[in-house]
Amino acid sequence: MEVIISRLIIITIIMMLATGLLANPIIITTPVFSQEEGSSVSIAPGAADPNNDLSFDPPQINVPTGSIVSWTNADSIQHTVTSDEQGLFDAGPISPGDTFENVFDSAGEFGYHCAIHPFMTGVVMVG
Ligand SMILES: [Cu+2]
Repeated sequence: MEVIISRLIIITIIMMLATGLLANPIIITTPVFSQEEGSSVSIAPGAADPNNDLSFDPPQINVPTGSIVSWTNADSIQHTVTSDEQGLFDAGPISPGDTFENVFDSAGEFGYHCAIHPFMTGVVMVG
């Protein structure tokens, strides 16, 4: 009988530890998701259509200084993310499904476009 009771105590302790380990990641992930919210832009399907107002969706993004902004090409052809001010950033051709990231270390207004389809424009507001 004593053996069974001591085994039950050990099992209970193990289960309490396991529950604690499983619960922790759930608590940690919540702030990470809210931090990254609003820092990604989609290159929309049909982005090469000059009448598409949402080629870069959203066309304007506002982020705090030091943010990483990512562009994911959800279209079926290549596009670039190229700064209007020459040399600031340039993804080169982004293939369908690929992502480009850029860190914005200083405050300001950073316009960009697609070098292949110059009518595709967007802006990153930093600060
Ligand atoms: Cu393009």
